[in-house]
Amino acid sequence: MKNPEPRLLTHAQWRRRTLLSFAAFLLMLGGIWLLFRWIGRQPDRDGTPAPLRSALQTNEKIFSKFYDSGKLARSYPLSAALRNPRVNGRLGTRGPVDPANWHLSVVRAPGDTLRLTLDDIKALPKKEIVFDFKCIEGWSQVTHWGGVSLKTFLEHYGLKQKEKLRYVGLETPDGGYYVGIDMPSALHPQTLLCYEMNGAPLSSDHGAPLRLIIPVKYGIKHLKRIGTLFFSNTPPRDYWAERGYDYYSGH
Ligand SMILES: Nc1nc2c(c(=O)[nH]1)N[C@H]1C(S)=C(S)[C@@H](COP(=O)(O)O)O[C@H]1N2
Ligand SMILES: [Mo]
Repeated sequence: MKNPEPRLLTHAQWRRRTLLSFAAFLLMLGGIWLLFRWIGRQPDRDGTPAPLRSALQTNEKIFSKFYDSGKLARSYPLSAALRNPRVNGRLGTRGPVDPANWHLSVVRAPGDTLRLTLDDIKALPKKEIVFDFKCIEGWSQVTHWGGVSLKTFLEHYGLKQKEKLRYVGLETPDGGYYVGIDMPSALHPQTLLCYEMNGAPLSSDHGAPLRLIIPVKYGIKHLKRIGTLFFSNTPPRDYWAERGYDYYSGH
């Protein structure tokens, strides 16, 4: 059989197709522009336009389904830990703090606060971890921490019933920085009330006398200089979530 003649576009056909695809491209650009303008004009919810906040909350629902408390953040050999890790964020940690006069307030119920010293916390079994600490700004660093696991701490202080609530809230003594943590992440075996970095007491910049280390979350949740710890069924206030960031901030 004879091969059919190859069909070539006429110049007019080619022009029409090019114009059509260019028009489609312009329409798409216009659509994207309209979508962003619409998002920008929606009322804010917690520092970000409502549609973006809903998207974050949908992500949270999906990711918390896949959250597995048995899954550990990758740990590294001690030799991989930085000697002088960078410091980021000093909200609520300005001004001196004297570890001898500091105490941790654990709110058990309204009007019933447990006051603990650093020695009380150091008396509990110490756990160490070397992991890749990730900040939401895009950097990460392998760092070495020591403290008591939050789960062990709750068990020791008879706070196991609190595990039924949905959140743990943490605040600096002056209330200048504050975070809310979902309970499954708070109870993760690598979540620490931490008082040591590289085997030495925490420096003030890194959160002395006691900070949170929670490897399943981004840096924003690792509150430095804890003053108060409490439990709640509703999401506790959260400094960066109020300013548009993801409340869950897991990775
Ligand atoms: N009190 C307090 N804790 C804080 C912050 C802060 O500004 N104030 N910044 C957070 C952020 S964004 C990061 S990345 C880590 C940085 O911890 P580092 O300074 O020990 O490296 O601390 C977190 N904890
Ligand atoms: Mo951060």
